[in-house]
Amino acid sequence: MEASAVVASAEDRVVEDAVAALVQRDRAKDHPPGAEERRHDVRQLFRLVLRCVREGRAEPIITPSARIAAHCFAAGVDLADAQDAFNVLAEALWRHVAGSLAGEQRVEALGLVNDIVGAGKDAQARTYVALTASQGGYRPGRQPAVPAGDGRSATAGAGPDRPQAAGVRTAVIGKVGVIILDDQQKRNAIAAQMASNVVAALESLRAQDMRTIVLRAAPGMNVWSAGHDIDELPRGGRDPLGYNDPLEGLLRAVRSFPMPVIAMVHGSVWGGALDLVLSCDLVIADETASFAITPANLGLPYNITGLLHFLGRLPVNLIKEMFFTAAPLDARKARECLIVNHLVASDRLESFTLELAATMATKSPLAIAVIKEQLRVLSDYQPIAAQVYERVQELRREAYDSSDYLEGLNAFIQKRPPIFRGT
Ligand code: KGJ
Repeated sequence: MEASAVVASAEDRVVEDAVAALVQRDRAKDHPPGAEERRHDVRQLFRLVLRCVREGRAEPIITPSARIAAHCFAAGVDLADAQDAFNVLAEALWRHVAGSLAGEQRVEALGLVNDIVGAGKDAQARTYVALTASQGGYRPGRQPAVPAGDGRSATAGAGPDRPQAAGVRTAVIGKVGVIILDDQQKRNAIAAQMASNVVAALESLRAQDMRTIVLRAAPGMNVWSAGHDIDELPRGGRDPLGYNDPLEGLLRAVRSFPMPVIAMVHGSVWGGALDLVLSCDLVIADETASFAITPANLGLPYNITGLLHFLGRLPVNLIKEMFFTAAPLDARKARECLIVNHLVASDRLESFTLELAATMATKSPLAIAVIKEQLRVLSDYQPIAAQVYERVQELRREAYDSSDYLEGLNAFIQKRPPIFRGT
């Protein structure tokens, strides 16, 4: 029997299972929706999933999921609650499909259901992040109360990568969520869209009850990330790395994300991408890894927060060498300077990182979240007198108002070495 026929024949049973689970969860709420309302919503969702199963692809669920998310967001519903209907429906479908199909057919059908539900939840998370950003900045939501129950065990192996917005994919391996930067054409340069897609991926994996995140480049890429998208750096006297810069928002999201984020580095890391790597909780690299911080190539004054990130991790003479030369530090030197926690052979990079991530995923998530936040708050504590801050900003303004900064940007775009005049 075909997967779509199996799913279609189960409509009433699956919908009732999912509604019962939602009504059970609703007991803890002050003003729960009625069972009829739940039934209506779940049935609509079921029909969407069925359409995707029939077409053998996840895309048809994306736009309606974004619409559902926008509606929930406007009603003040938390992302994790908004995703509940997806979660319980997926669980009910899993039970039914697993009991009705066998062998290859079962594996394929379950994979497809996973992809469809994953794509729907990713679209919801992206919508939440976009709407939150448009209303004054990203605010992480609360930890979801219930697991996503996608049915994978820690030993189940990697699930298929879920389709996500351009340049970013996610995968789930047990309780480890993997975020894959995949914009080969632009060498994973971090444009606003990519930054907000990574933030959305973090939120989506959190809503799926992941316990550890691995941030990596797509297999086969020899650039981990080319740093800030230089085409999107502002010109005309505006701070190029202000608080609302999308990359800055991403750094904050990673640093305050309430579970370990491990940077798995194969290939070269440039500019703001090094700030991203240093914002992760651990760095595992192979011998192809290299690390460069390159604002001096652009005439760009690095921001105060970023410099403090470096000062918190590296000796000041090394920071100066890296900033003043813009030269890449190779993997061995990066290991010596403790940028890298573990340097492993390329063929072991993935398995080593995933094993470490899986170990962390078995530990107390609450203790880890609390310790991570304590370390962040304590290491970020930098009392700076107002006049000191203003003086530093004034210095920076001189640089980003200069013709050298424009020359740096133009030289990059025109693919030529810059000619700096110091003015
Ligand atoms: N921003 C925008 N576009 C980029 C960037 C970037 N950071 N990096 C690469 N691209 C674009 C190139 O312009 C090419 O576009 C394409 O990606 C492939 O690059 O000509 P197009 O196809 O339209 P390319 O150079 O041909 O690739 P490779 O020869 O493989 O070299 C890869 C490199 C990563 C070594 C090279 O692309 C490079 O040096 N990129 C710039 C790296 C960098 O300095 N990034 C730091 C940016 N600055 C910061 O992040 C910050 C915050 N800062 O303070 O400086």
